[in-house]
Amino acid sequence: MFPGPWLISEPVSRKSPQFQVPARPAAPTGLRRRGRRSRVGAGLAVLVTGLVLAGCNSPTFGASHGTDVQGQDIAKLYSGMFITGLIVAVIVWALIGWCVFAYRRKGRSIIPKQFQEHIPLEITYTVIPLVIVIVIFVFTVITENEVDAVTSHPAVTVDVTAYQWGWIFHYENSKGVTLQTQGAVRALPAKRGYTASVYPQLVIPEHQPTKIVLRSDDVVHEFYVHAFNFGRFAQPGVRNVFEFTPTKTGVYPGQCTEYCGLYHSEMLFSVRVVTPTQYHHWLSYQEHHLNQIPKHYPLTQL
Ligand SMILES: [Cu+2]
Repeated sequence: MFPGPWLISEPVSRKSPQFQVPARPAAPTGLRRRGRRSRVGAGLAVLVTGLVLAGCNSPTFGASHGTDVQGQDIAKLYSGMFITGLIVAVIVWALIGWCVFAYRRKGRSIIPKQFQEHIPLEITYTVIPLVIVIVIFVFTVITENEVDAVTSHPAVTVDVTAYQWGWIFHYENSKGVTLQTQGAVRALPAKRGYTASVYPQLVIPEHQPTKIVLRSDDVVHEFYVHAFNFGRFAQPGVRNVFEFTPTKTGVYPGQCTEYCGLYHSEMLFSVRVVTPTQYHHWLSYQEHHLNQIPKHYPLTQL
Protein backbone atom coordinates (compact mmCIF):
# COMPACT_ATOMS: atom_id res chain seq x y z
CA MET A 1 0.00 0.00 0.00
CA PHE A 2 2.84 2.39 0.78
CA PRO A 3 4.90 3.78 -2.04
CA GLY A 4 8.48 2.68 -2.02
CA PRO A 5 11.24 5.26 -1.66
CA TRP A 6 11.86 5.02 -5.38
CA LEU A 7 8.40 6.56 -5.94
CA ILE A 8 8.87 9.37 -3.44
CA SER A 9 12.29 10.50 -4.57
CA GLU A 10 13.33 11.69 -8.00
CA PRO A 11 11.60 9.53 -10.62
CA VAL A 12 14.03 7.16 -12.22
CA SER A 13 13.31 5.12 -15.29
CA ARG A 14 12.71 1.48 -14.49
CA LYS A 15 14.91 0.70 -17.40
CA SER A 16 17.74 2.54 -15.70
CA PRO A 17 20.86 0.37 -15.29
CA GLN A 18 20.69 0.60 -11.45
CA PHE A 19 17.52 -1.52 -11.49
CA GLN A 20 18.85 -4.13 -13.82
CA VAL A 21 19.55 -7.47 -12.18
CA PRO A 22 22.12 -9.78 -13.70
CA ALA A 23 20.43 -12.48 -15.69
CA ARG A 24 20.71 -16.17 -14.87
CA PRO A 25 21.27 -18.61 -17.68
CA ALA A 26 17.77 -19.40 -18.90
CA ALA A 27 16.50 -22.98 -19.07
CA PRO A 28 14.15 -24.00 -21.87
CA THR A 29 10.62 -22.76 -21.05
CA GLY A 30 8.99 -26.22 -20.98
CA LEU A 31 11.56 -27.62 -18.57
CA ARG A 32 11.20 -24.60 -16.27
CA ARG A 33 7.42 -25.01 -16.05
CA ARG A 34 7.65 -28.76 -15.40
CA GLY A 35 10.23 -28.19 -12.65
CA ARG A 36 8.10 -25.50 -11.01
CA ARG A 37 4.98 -27.67 -11.10
CA SER A 38 6.76 -30.66 -9.60
CA ARG A 39 8.13 -28.53 -6.74
CA VAL A 40 4.70 -27.03 -6.01
CA GLY A 41 3.14 -30.53 -6.21
CA ALA A 42 5.73 -31.93 -3.80
CA GLY A 43 5.12 -29.07 -1.37
CA LEU A 44 1.37 -29.58 -1.45
CA ALA A 45 1.79 -33.36 -1.01
CA VAL A 46 3.91 -32.80 2.11
CA LEU A 47 1.35 -30.33 3.47
CA VAL A 48 -1.65 -32.59 2.86
CA THR A 49 0.15 -35.67 4.23
CA GLY A 50 1.08 -33.77 7.38
CA LEU A 51 -2.48 -32.59 7.91
CA VAL A 52 -3.94 -36.05 7.31
CA LEU A 53 -1.47 -37.71 9.70
CA ALA A 54 -2.08 -35.06 12.35
CA GLY A 55 -5.83 -35.59 11.93
CA CYS A 56 -5.44 -39.38 12.33
CA ASN A 57 -3.46 -39.01 15.55
CA SER A 58 -5.80 -36.57 17.20
CA PRO A 59 -9.23 -36.53 15.58
CA THR A 60 -10.65 -34.49 18.46
CA PHE A 61 -7.81 -31.96 18.25
CA GLY A 62 -6.91 -32.46 21.91
CA ALA A 63 -10.47 -32.27 23.27
CA SER A 64 -12.60 -35.16 24.46
CA HIS A 65 -15.42 -36.61 22.34
CA GLY A 66 -17.57 -35.74 25.33
CA THR A 67 -19.12 -38.29 27.68
CA ASP A 68 -22.09 -36.10 28.48
CA VAL A 69 -24.60 -34.22 26.33
CA GLN A 70 -23.10 -30.81 27.11
CA GLY A 71 -19.53 -32.01 26.48
CA GLN A 72 -20.55 -33.38 23.08
CA ASP A 73 -22.00 -29.97 22.13
CA ILE A 74 -18.71 -28.34 23.14
CA ALA A 75 -16.71 -30.95 21.19
CA LYS A 76 -18.73 -30.18 18.04
CA LEU A 77 -18.16 -26.44 18.41
CA TYR A 78 -14.47 -26.91 19.12
CA SER A 79 -13.96 -29.26 16.14
CA GLY A 80 -15.85 -26.88 13.85
CA MET A 81 -13.71 -23.94 14.92
CA PHE A 82 -10.53 -25.97 14.61
CA ILE A 83 -11.42 -27.21 11.11
CA THR A 84 -12.39 -23.67 10.06
CA GLY A 85 -9.02 -22.45 11.30
CA LEU A 86 -7.25 -25.22 9.41
CA ILE A 87 -9.06 -24.37 6.16
CA VAL A 88 -8.17 -20.68 6.54
CA ALA A 89 -4.56 -21.62 7.32
CA VAL A 90 -4.30 -23.88 4.25
CA ILE A 91 -5.70 -21.14 2.00
CA VAL A 92 -3.29 -18.55 3.45
CA TRP A 93 -0.32 -20.92 3.15
CA ALA A 94 -1.34 -21.76 -0.44
CA LEU A 95 -1.56 -18.07 -1.35
CA ILE A 96 1.81 -17.38 0.24
CA GLY A 97 3.33 -20.34 -1.58
CA TRP A 98 1.77 -19.26 -4.87
CA CYS A 99 3.19 -15.73 -4.47
CA VAL A 100 6.61 -17.06 -3.54
CA PHE A 101 6.80 -19.45 -6.50
CA ALA A 102 4.85 -17.55 -9.18
CA TYR A 103 6.40 -14.16 -8.56
CA ARG A 104 9.95 -15.08 -7.70
CA ARG A 105 12.76 -13.47 -9.67
CA LYS A 106 12.90 -14.88 -13.15
CA GLY A 107 16.03 -14.17 -15.04
CA ARG A 108 16.56 -10.55 -16.00
CA SER A 109 13.98 -8.68 -13.93
CA ILE A 110 13.00 -5.15 -13.13
CA ILE A 111 11.16 -3.55 -10.20
CA PRO A 112 7.55 -4.77 -10.47
CA LYS A 113 4.59 -2.53 -10.99
CA GLN A 114 3.71 -0.59 -7.80
CA PHE A 115 0.07 -0.44 -6.63
CA GLN A 116 -1.43 2.23 -4.37
CA GLU A 117 -4.65 0.35 -3.64
CA HIS A 118 -6.94 -2.41 -4.85
CA ILE A 119 -10.47 -1.74 -3.58
CA PRO A 120 -12.15 -5.06 -4.61
CA LEU A 121 -9.32 -7.05 -3.01
CA GLU A 122 -9.45 -5.00 0.20
CA ILE A 123 -13.23 -5.42 0.45
CA THR A 124 -12.83 -9.18 -0.09
CA TYR A 125 -10.25 -9.68 2.65
CA THR A 126 -12.28 -7.54 5.06
CA VAL A 127 -15.66 -9.16 4.42
CA ILE A 128 -14.51 -12.82 4.49
CA PRO A 129 -12.95 -12.68 8.01
CA LEU A 130 -15.96 -10.70 9.22
CA VAL A 131 -18.33 -13.41 7.98
CA ILE A 132 -16.17 -16.14 9.58
CA VAL A 133 -16.18 -14.32 12.94
CA ILE A 134 -19.95 -13.76 12.81
CA VAL A 135 -20.62 -17.45 12.03
CA ILE A 136 -18.31 -18.58 14.86
CA PHE A 137 -19.96 -16.08 17.23
CA VAL A 138 -23.47 -17.33 16.42
CA PHE A 139 -22.54 -21.01 16.88
CA THR A 140 -20.72 -20.14 20.12
CA VAL A 141 -23.76 -18.37 21.57
CA ILE A 142 -26.04 -21.28 20.59
CA THR A 143 -23.67 -23.83 22.18
CA GLU A 144 -23.18 -21.73 25.33
CA ASN A 145 -26.92 -21.47 25.82
CA GLU A 146 -27.28 -25.25 25.45
CA VAL A 147 -24.40 -25.97 27.83
CA ASP A 148 -25.51 -23.45 30.48
CA ALA A 149 -29.16 -24.52 30.44
CA VAL A 150 -30.31 -26.00 33.76
CA THR A 151 -33.52 -28.00 34.01
CA SER A 152 -35.99 -27.09 36.73
CA HIS A 153 -36.19 -30.65 38.04
CA PRO A 154 -32.76 -32.30 37.91
CA ALA A 155 -32.50 -35.92 39.00
CA VAL A 156 -29.63 -35.13 41.36
CA THR A 157 -28.32 -31.90 42.88
CA VAL A 158 -24.83 -31.77 44.35
CA ASP A 159 -23.38 -28.81 46.24
CA VAL A 160 -19.69 -28.69 45.38
CA THR A 161 -17.42 -26.61 47.59
CA ALA A 162 -13.81 -25.97 46.65
CA TYR A 163 -11.31 -25.02 49.33
CA GLN A 164 -7.56 -24.96 49.89
CA TRP A 165 -6.94 -27.78 49.06
CA GLY A 166 -9.77 -30.14 48.39
CA TRP A 167 -13.41 -30.66 47.49
CA ILE A 168 -16.66 -31.25 49.36
CA PHE A 169 -19.52 -32.99 47.51
CA HIS A 170 -22.78 -32.65 49.40
CA TYR A 171 -25.81 -34.43 47.95
CA GLU A 172 -28.99 -32.40 48.37
CA ASN A 173 -32.22 -34.30 49.09
CA SER A 174 -30.24 -37.09 50.74
CA LYS A 175 -29.92 -37.78 54.45
CA GLY A 176 -26.72 -35.77 54.55
CA VAL A 177 -24.44 -37.68 52.21
CA THR A 178 -21.21 -35.70 51.99
CA LEU A 179 -17.91 -36.80 50.49
CA GLN A 180 -14.73 -34.79 50.75
CA THR A 181 -10.98 -34.80 50.42
CA GLN A 182 -9.49 -36.56 53.40
CA GLY A 183 -7.54 -34.31 55.74
CA ALA A 184 -4.38 -36.38 55.60
CA VAL A 185 -3.94 -35.73 51.90
CA ARG A 186 -1.15 -33.20 52.39
CA ALA A 187 0.91 -35.54 54.54
CA LEU A 188 0.90 -38.30 51.96
CA PRO A 189 3.52 -38.65 49.27
CA ALA A 190 2.68 -37.05 45.95
CA LYS A 191 1.96 -38.86 42.66
CA ARG A 192 -1.17 -40.73 43.67
CA GLY A 193 -3.83 -41.45 41.07
CA TYR A 194 -6.96 -39.30 41.06
CA THR A 195 -9.00 -42.33 42.18
CA ALA A 196 -6.95 -42.81 45.36
CA SER A 197 -9.22 -43.09 48.41
CA VAL A 198 -7.98 -39.76 49.79
CA TYR A 199 -9.72 -37.93 46.96
CA PRO A 200 -13.50 -37.62 46.76
CA GLN A 201 -15.49 -39.25 43.99
CA LEU A 202 -18.58 -37.62 42.54
CA VAL A 203 -21.06 -40.40 41.71
CA ILE A 204 -23.84 -39.45 39.28
CA PRO A 205 -26.41 -41.37 37.23
CA GLU A 206 -26.23 -41.95 33.48
CA HIS A 207 -28.75 -40.30 31.11
CA GLN A 208 -30.17 -38.11 33.89
CA PRO A 209 -29.40 -34.45 34.54
CA THR A 210 -27.22 -33.72 37.56
CA LYS A 211 -27.20 -30.12 38.77
CA ILE A 212 -23.98 -28.84 40.30
CA VAL A 213 -23.98 -25.80 42.60
CA LEU A 214 -20.37 -24.68 42.81
CA ARG A 215 -18.86 -22.42 45.48
CA SER A 216 -15.47 -21.58 46.94
CA ASP A 217 -14.64 -21.24 50.62
CA ASP A 218 -11.51 -19.17 50.15
CA VAL A 219 -9.73 -18.32 46.89
CA VAL A 220 -10.53 -18.88 43.20
CA HIS A 221 -10.43 -22.54 42.11
CA GLU A 222 -11.67 -24.27 38.97
CA PHE A 223 -13.78 -27.40 38.71
CA TYR A 224 -12.58 -29.20 35.57
CA VAL A 225 -13.48 -32.56 34.02
CA HIS A 226 -11.71 -33.27 30.73
CA ALA A 227 -14.13 -36.02 29.66
CA PHE A 228 -16.96 -33.46 29.86
CA ASN A 229 -14.93 -30.75 28.07
CA PHE A 230 -15.98 -28.54 30.94
CA GLY A 231 -14.37 -26.20 33.46
CA ARG A 232 -15.96 -23.54 35.66
CA PHE A 233 -14.47 -21.19 38.24
CA ALA A 234 -15.32 -21.62 41.90
CA GLN A 235 -15.25 -18.06 43.19
CA PRO A 236 -15.71 -16.79 46.77
CA GLY A 237 -19.12 -15.19 47.15
CA VAL A 238 -20.36 -16.52 43.79
CA ARG A 239 -22.77 -19.42 43.24
CA ASN A 240 -22.16 -21.08 39.86
CA VAL A 241 -24.83 -23.48 38.67
CA PHE A 242 -24.50 -25.91 35.77
CA GLU A 243 -25.58 -29.36 34.71
CA PHE A 244 -24.19 -32.62 33.40
CA THR A 245 -26.18 -35.30 31.57
CA PRO A 246 -23.74 -38.21 31.20
CA THR A 247 -24.13 -40.55 28.26
CA LYS A 248 -21.59 -43.22 29.16
CA THR A 249 -20.74 -45.05 32.37
CA GLY A 250 -17.15 -44.95 33.57
CA VAL A 251 -14.71 -43.13 35.81
CA TYR A 252 -13.38 -39.79 34.67
CA PRO A 253 -10.57 -37.68 36.17
CA GLY A 254 -11.27 -34.24 37.56
CA GLN A 255 -9.05 -31.58 39.08
CA CYS A 256 -8.66 -27.94 39.99
CA THR A 257 -7.21 -26.07 37.03
CA GLU A 258 -6.76 -22.65 38.59
CA TYR A 259 -3.54 -22.28 40.55
CA CYS A 260 -4.70 -21.74 44.11
CA GLY A 261 -1.68 -22.18 46.35
CA LEU A 262 0.90 -24.63 47.63
CA TYR A 263 -1.15 -27.85 47.35
CA HIS A 264 -3.10 -26.95 44.23
CA SER A 265 -1.80 -30.13 42.59
CA GLU A 266 -3.55 -32.15 45.33
CA MET A 267 -7.00 -30.89 44.35
CA LEU A 268 -7.94 -34.05 42.48
CA PHE A 269 -11.24 -35.88 42.30
CA SER A 270 -13.03 -38.24 39.98
CA VAL A 271 -16.49 -38.56 38.51
CA ARG A 272 -18.07 -42.01 38.43
CA VAL A 273 -21.03 -42.35 36.09
CA VAL A 274 -23.24 -45.33 36.93
CA THR A 275 -26.67 -46.56 35.87
CA PRO A 276 -29.63 -45.01 37.73
CA THR A 277 -30.21 -48.27 39.63
CA GLN A 278 -26.59 -48.44 40.71
CA TYR A 279 -26.79 -44.78 41.75
CA HIS A 280 -29.75 -45.39 44.05
CA HIS A 281 -27.99 -48.39 45.62
CA TRP A 282 -24.90 -46.26 46.15
CA LEU A 283 -26.85 -43.38 47.70
CA SER A 284 -28.74 -45.74 49.97
CA TYR A 285 -25.46 -47.32 51.09
CA GLN A 286 -23.98 -43.89 51.84
CA GLU A 287 -27.05 -42.85 53.81
CA HIS A 288 -26.82 -45.95 55.98
CA HIS A 289 -23.12 -45.53 56.62
CA LEU A 290 -23.03 -41.82 57.46
CA ASN A 291 -20.19 -40.75 59.73
CA GLN A 292 -18.39 -44.04 59.28
CA ILE A 293 -14.84 -44.20 58.07
CA PRO A 294 -14.22 -45.18 55.35
CA LYS A 295 -17.43 -44.00 53.72
CA HIS A 296 -16.43 -45.27 50.30
CA TYR A 297 -18.88 -47.63 48.69
CA PRO A 298 -17.27 -50.92 47.71
CA LEU A 299 -16.68 -50.18 44.05
CA THR A 300 -16.74 -53.83 43.08
CA GLN A 301 -20.51 -53.74 43.70
CA LEU A 302 -21.05 -51.16 40.98
CU1 LIG B 1 -6.16 -25.14 42.47
